[in-house]
Amino acid sequence: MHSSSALIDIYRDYLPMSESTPVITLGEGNTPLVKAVNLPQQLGFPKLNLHFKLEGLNPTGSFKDRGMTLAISKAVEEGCRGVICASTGNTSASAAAFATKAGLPCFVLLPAGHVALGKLAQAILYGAKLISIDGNFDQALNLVKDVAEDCHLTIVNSINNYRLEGQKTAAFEVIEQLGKPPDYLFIPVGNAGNISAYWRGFKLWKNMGKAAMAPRMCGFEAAGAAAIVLKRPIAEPETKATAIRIGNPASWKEAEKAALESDGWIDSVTDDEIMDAYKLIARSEGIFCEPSSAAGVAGLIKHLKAGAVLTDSTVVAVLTGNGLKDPNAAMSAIKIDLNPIEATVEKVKLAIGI
Ligand code: AN7
Repeated sequence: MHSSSALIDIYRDYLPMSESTPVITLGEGNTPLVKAVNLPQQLGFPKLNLHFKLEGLNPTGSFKDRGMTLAISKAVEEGCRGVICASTGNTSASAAAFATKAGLPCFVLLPAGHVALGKLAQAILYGAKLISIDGNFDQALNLVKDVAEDCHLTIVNSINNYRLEGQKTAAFEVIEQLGKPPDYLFIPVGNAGNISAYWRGFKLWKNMGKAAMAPRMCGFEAAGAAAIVLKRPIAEPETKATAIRIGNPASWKEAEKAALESDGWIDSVTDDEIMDAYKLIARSEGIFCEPSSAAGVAGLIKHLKAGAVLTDSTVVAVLTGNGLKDPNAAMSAIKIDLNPIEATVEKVKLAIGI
């Protein structure tokens, strides 16, 4: 039995926790791993053993909570006066929530016009100080690096190593839930922190003898923001998947290493491929993720279409964020007529049409 249900308490032995680290928790982690039942068939690979890690069920609706619980707990331990981050949205929501729980002020720099509505609403309601930047995420992160020291604020972007340390717990959970490591992990890549963190986790348990092997790490950038794939920073990244609209990933080198060491790869997927996967996940499995989260599944579909045979493999796709974060994406992905009809049995039967 664990003495606490807090993620960083459960995995305390594998994390940089000390006796005096406070545990700032919102009930993060322990997210479901759900087997796909309809999607493999629909893709033409009925025997594909595919599981989704539903990270959108974390308290603020994204995987960011795993790293944030540790980053904020350590910030409190170190006596920090406030935290700051740049964000495409989810980091800001998570930072704002955990900072509030810890009683710390939180400052977030957001790329104006490119943050999904739900994420913005969260950061506002949790009480963060929002600073909208006339620029993209990469510019916002550079500004954060420039001002944090002068203002004596702790950066809680994934350049803060505690973020990736906390996030690696997702790999432990996947192994525990499957009873073994998967053969492949498909995952979206933005700032490249999450793929790096999973690899830290899988590698650690393999090296400790707690797992027999480690999966191949397969990461996917949006084609309009594919710096790692194209081997150069993208000055003006563009994609509908706003969470991964990032042109100069902070964990670039570690992610490349993760792909190389695990015999995996990093590739890109187009916005059409991302939006198709986004719709397919909802309509075949009843899972509502945000567009960026579908990039890993889009990558899996691309790989299958290229002729890969994964029949004897166990595959996990990480769905990083909740679909409710971005209602506008859903509303523009599916065109329907929402004009009201007359409120009569006759008209409703006509509308049902069966
Ligand atoms: C849903 O919130 O970068 O490769 O500032 O929100 O670890 O960056 C979000 C990234 C994937 C990419 N899926 O993960 C931010 C931010 C969702 C995300 C990613 C993000 P990384």
